Amino acid sequence: MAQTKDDLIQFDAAAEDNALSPKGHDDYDAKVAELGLGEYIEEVDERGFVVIPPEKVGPPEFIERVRSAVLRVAEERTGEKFALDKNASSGKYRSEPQMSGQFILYYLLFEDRVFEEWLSNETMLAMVNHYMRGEGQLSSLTSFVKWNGGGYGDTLGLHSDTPRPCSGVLPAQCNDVVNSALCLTDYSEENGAIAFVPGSHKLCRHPQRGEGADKAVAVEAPAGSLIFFNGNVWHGAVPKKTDGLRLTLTSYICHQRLKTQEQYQRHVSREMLERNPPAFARLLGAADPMGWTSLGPQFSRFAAWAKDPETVPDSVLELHT
Ligand SMILES: O=C(O)CCC(=O)C(=O)O
Ligand SMILES: [Fe+2]
Repeated sequence: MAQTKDDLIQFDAAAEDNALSPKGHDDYDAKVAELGLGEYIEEVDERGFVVIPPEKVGPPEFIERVRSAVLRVAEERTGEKFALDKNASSGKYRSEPQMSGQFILYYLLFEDRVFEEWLSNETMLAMVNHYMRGEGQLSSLTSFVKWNGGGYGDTLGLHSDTPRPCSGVLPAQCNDVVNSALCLTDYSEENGAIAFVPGSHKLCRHPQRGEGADKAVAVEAPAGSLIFFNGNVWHGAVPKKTDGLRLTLTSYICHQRLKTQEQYQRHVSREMLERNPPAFARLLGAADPMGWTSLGPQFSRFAAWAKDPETVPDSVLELHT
């Protein structure tokens, strides 16, 4: 009997799914309970965002290390001098968007060991994993640097972070992305804090230009807080009216089936993978088979990891030099 097309295209869809989703074995809800984060999850679900206080996030010395690293990178990229109580300039740094009073430092992970330490922060990871069930991937690790005058005008720059699908309808039952801002300076209305439209994540669509600005509330949060938010929630920032800097470390996470903003998947070194827990490799998409060349996806390389998520297999490590 002649072979049909169906005979030829035989592949094990379940095995492929597993290969694409090397999940952790953790009980993500137990982790949330153990760290006492339940109330923050409830608030994110209700309002779309929450401020997790510094004592739940990390010691002041750690925040100081992150802040110093961000300031060092800012100086290197702009060629300018930075001090917390002084306004700044983007100098020779040509990242987009070029705006007065602020810029974004992109692709921070490889700039300092403290950034990779941050990616193993228990509180941030527990929040991410609650929403992503171990299938989140680091999309970008950036810093918003703002000083007197920085802001987005009357619209407050309100937007949703979830990429817009053709239908325009954002997912209601799951998060395609979650985001968080680790505050490296105090956030207040005068200091140009991030602003949210409470409950707007439930609308499951992006705002029209300017829509919602009258309902936005600026967040009050001391340095060291983690502002965690749902990917659908409408947010922007109020203008910074005080002298000195407003700084964040922003960890933007997407579901692993989506495209990441920054390319970490293959750029992370083997050494960096080996000195961090397997969850770090998963978060960076170290086994992400997408973007393949002539040999195709090579899912088999990753199947081993699906069987034993606690060990990053050699077949994955050898993709990294
Ligand atoms: O702080 C800001 O200026 C806006 C931040 C933002 O939109 C984000 O982190 O996604
Ligand atoms: Fe955003």
